[in-house]
Amino acid sequence: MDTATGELAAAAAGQVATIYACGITPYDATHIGHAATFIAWDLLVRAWRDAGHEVRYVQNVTDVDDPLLERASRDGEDWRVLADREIARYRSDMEALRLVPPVHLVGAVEALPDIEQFTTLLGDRGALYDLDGDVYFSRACDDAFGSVSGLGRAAMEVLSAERGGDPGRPGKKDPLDALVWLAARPGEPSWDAPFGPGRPGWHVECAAIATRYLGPLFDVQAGGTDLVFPHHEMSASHARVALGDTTPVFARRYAHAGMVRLDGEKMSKSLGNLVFVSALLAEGTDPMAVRLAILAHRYRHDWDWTQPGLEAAVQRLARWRAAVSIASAGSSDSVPPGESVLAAVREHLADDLDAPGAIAVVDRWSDTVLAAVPATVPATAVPATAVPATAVPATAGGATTATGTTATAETSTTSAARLVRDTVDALLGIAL
Ligand code: 5CA
Ligand code: ZN
Repeated sequence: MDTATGELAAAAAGQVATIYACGITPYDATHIGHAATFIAWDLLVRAWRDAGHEVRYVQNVTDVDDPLLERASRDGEDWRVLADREIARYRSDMEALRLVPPVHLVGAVEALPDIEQFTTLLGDRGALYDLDGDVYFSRACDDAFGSVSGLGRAAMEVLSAERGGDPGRPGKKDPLDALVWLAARPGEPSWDAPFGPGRPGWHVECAAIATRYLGPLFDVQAGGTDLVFPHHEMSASHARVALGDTTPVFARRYAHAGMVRLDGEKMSKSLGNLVFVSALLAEGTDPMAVRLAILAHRYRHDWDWTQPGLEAAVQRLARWRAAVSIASAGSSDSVPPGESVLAAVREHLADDLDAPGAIAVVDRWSDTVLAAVPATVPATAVPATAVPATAVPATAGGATTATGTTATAETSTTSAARLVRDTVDALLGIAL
């Protein structure tokens, strides 16, 4: 779903599919909200690869920004040490959840030369002005400003104030103008630049990194819905002004993931109502159950993380694993073919990443396999909830008689099991 048009659209324009996903600000551990957003893009990357695209996936790490510096100073820690520790934890959390890593994971600090070059282009276009040493982008330079979010001015000002902007700062030409270079403050890190020593603003960071690694025009800009305005609006606007002449620039499509809540409130580092991926894994939760619990929700909707939701995913995972293992062993009298599962999962993912629909397909296959387990199969092979009592005894009637037939049946059930397992592995990222 493209946020800018509000319509479903083909995500990739050509054979090479390109995506820039806004990454973490590494001042605390990865929570379920982050994981859900990155899993949404992981599904897209997997679907693209499956469809034969060459995928270029770039993600940033906002490794210098106010919240990071504030947390480091609160804890008396070096900001770089804090950032590096949280980046390492993020990487290992994502690996445990089986996300395909981006080709480039780029920190703001390492991208400083690119950010400087990009900011210079904005200056060349006359889009920058100085305010007490800080440098602002004049949104009036961009006629298309507002085309990503479609919001009116009043809503923009409210969101800007809530999400890191400073619409009330005296002296700005327009309250919505965004900071692109913050002059050095005492006790804060700073870097030399033609605009004076300082550090980059947030939106210019993503505009510069995305266009440096993917070119001026790419397929998808991705992030949570909390980034639609001002972040994605501003990055796109910066890029139009810096790089645009007549051709379109920046993302062709904007994909936004809904917010994950805890007890009805957005899970956020600033509110502190967090469920950390690393904490769940340390408690012994199967990472595949965490992933499956997330996939049970449509990516673009807001939803609540709950314990019963996680428990349901644990049960579902056990049933899928049991069904695949029973089918592989030829121990069920009804193993539907894997091809139809693969086709239906592909179809659901092509429908704006409908993971819940894809999950239902695998549920139906597993239910059929488990419902047709003859009584001779040890009860321990099937999870307690797996076999409706009425379904067990009757099914053995169709058992094969000729040895040759049995062998054929075993081969086809084994290959169906393998295909279902591979489908779930490759397209949903769940290892069974
Ligand atoms: N570094 C910036 C992006 S350039 C940033 O927003 N970092 S973040 O750590 O706050 O968020 C990382 C990603 O997780 C963003 O795409 C954000 O939209 C998403 N996100 C944050 N909180 C939630 C939540 N509760 N539910 C879903 N996604 C979330
Ligand atoms: Zn970003």
